[in-house]
Amino acid sequence: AEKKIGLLVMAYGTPRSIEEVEPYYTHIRRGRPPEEEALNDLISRYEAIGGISPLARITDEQMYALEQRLNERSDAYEFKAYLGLKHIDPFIEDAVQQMKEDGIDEAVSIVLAPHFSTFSVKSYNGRAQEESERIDGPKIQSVESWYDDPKFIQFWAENVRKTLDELENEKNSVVIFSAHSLPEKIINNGDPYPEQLEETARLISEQADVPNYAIGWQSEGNTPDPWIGPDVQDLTRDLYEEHGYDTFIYCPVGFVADHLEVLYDNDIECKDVTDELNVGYRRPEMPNAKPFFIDGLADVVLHRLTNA
Ligand code: FEC
Repeated sequence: AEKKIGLLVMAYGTPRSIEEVEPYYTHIRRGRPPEEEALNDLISRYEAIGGISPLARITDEQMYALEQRLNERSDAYEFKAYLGLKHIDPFIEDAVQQMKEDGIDEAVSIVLAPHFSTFSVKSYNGRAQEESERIDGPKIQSVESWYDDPKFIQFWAENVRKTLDELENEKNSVVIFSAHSLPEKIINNGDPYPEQLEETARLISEQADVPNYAIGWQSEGNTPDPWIGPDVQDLTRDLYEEHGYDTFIYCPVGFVADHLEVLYDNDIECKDVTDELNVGYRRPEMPNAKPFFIDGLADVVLHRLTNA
C-alpha cells in the first residue's frame, strides 16, 4: 500500500486584509511594530496593486496543484499537503503540529523560492526542523534549492523567447534577471544566493538565446545596513546610458508568483523608470500554478525522496 507522507509547502505569506498589514509587517520586523509612516507607505503599495496581494490565493493554488501532481505520479506515497507560512498564520510551526496531530510520521518540505540563502530557505527549513524536534513530530526531509530545475528553467526560457520574438529588433533589448536583495552581511558569510541567481540567469539565457542580459536585485528593505546591488531601477538607468537599449525585459526569477514585490516593484517602480527613459517595459508571466512549472516542483520533491 502507499505510504502516507506529509508535503510541507512553505511560503512567505501575505496579509489577507488591510487590517492584517500591521501584524504582518511587525512579524517581518521581528516583533518591532513599524512607524506609522512606514506602515502607511506599505498600505498604499498594497492599495496600488488593487487592495490586497493575490499571493495568498496563488500559494494555495500552487500547493494543491503540487499535491495533486505528486499523487498522480507516485506509486510509493500518498501525499497530504500542509501550508506553513513565514510571516502569517498558518505559520510553519502550525503546519508541523498539524502533521503530528494527523499521525504523519514522515514528511518532505519545499520552499516556494528557488534560491538558497541563510536568510530565506535556511530559516524556513530550520523552523520546521526545530518545531518537529520540539514536539517529537514527523521526520522531515527538506529540499534546499531548485534554482536549476530543468522545467523551471524551461518555463522561463520559453516565456522569455516568446517576449523576444514579439520585438522588432531583439538585439536592442536586455533581459534583467532579479531576486530579492538581502543585507550584504548575509552574503559575506559565503552564502550561495548570488551564484545561484547567476546560474539561473545563465541557464535561461542560453536556452532562450538571449542577446543581452544583466543581473540585478530588487525590493531591498528599509534598514541602515547596505544591501546587495545593483538595484534593478539603478541598473535600468545604467544599462540605458551605456548601451541605449530600447526594451527592458524584467524576469524576477527569485519569486514564483504575482505578488507585491513583482506587481509593485517591477510593474510600477521599474515601469516608472522605463517610461521616463521612453523605452519599452516587458515582464514575462510568473510561474504561479502553471502545470509545467508545478510538474518541475514535483520532479524536485520526488528526486529528494529517492536520494534520501
Ligand atoms: O504580500 C505580498 O504580495 C508580498 C509578499 C513578499 C514576498 C517577499 C519575499 C522575500 N522577502 C525577502 C526578504 C526580505 C527582507 C526584508 C523584507 C521586507 C518585506 C516587507 C514586505 C515584504 N518583505 Fe520580503 N517579501 C514580501 C513582502 N523582505 C511587505 C516589509 C516592507 C518592505 O521592506 O518593503 C527586510 C526585513 C527587515 O526590515 O529587517 C530581508 C526575501 C524574499 C524571497 C524569498 C521568499 O519568498 O522567502 C529573501 C513574496
